[in-house]
Amino acid sequence: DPYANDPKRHKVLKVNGPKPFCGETPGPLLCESFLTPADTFYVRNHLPVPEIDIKDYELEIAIEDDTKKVINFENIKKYPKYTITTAIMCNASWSGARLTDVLADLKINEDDWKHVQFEGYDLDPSGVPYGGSIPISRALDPRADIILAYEMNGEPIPRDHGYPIRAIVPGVVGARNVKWLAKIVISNEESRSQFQRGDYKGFSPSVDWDTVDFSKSPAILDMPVTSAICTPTPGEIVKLKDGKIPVKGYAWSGGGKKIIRIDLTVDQGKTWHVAHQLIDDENAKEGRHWSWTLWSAEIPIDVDKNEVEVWVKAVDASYNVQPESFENIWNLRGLLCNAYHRVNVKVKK
Ligand code: MTE
Ligand code: MO
Repeated sequence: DPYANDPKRHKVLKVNGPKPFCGETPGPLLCESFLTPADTFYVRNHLPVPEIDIKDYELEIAIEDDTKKVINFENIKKYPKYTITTAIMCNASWSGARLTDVLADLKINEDDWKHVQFEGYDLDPSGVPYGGSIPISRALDPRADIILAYEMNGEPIPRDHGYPIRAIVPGVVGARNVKWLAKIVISNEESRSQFQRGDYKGFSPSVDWDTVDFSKSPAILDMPVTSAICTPTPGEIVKLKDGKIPVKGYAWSGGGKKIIRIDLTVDQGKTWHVAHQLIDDENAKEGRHWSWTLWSAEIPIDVDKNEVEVWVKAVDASYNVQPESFENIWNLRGLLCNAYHRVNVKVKK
């Protein structure tokens, strides 16, 4: 069993797939703390977790097929340490070396290259590593805050989350935040990985597995605006407080866009209520809002109602807003499906 040496996981994680491991953090835990603790942080692996001895760890940096340097863990720690808070499904602070610092001595001209590829130490049965890539303009932009992280919430990164080094590409789909980083390649081509070219792309709702052409859709980079209700949970019985129900959740948008407003309704959109409290990273600079926003609201409920459906939508700094229904955006991989989150709750007076 190639998964026999995977780490032990926290028992609260809702297991969507055991091998490779995919486990979700329960909703109510998400809004309990601004930084999600590492042991209950969402885990998404596509392959067995590699076993890496920090003494042997090496990161190779190449321009196309030409290896430019090989650095070890101590070399990476010598670069200035930089900390950012960013959401990759859950929210954590990550510390490490800036990608721009590590690449600086290569003197790369942005106009000569198109992509920066990342490869992991995790291998499929035929020996092909997990991989992904990002555009060169993003990789070389110091404001993109990309780091080669060695700490998560101030501690060494746990095995499941990329020990000892992972790429943190804030504002971008999780898939490009390559864990167990083995290699960085400056290239004119996107990563050849299946996860870059044959997965993590969006399609029109009627495209099916017979008609899909992965080569025609760009790889997902920045994520669309989204939000979710964490409490109450579906079907929960909620006691009214001064005629209102308390609702809490998170919201997030890709590309560093700040969440500016959260709208909620309990009457299918006839009347909307605005969340009064929004907590985000107060140190985030303009256009670099990588963390999620936790929000809370109290919604007035009609006296005759015993049951309501709460809907939430978030608005980001570009006034992007979530679409109303999943039907019109659904696609065969189920990705990017950022329609309103709806939760049915029972009301107790
Ligand atoms: N990196 C490697 N090497 N292998 C992987 O399977 N999964 C990716 C990404 N990086 C993956 C990877 C995906 S799809 C996601 S959503 C994030 O890691 C999940 O990061 P997490 O498990 O720390 O939450
Ligand atoms: Mo993912």
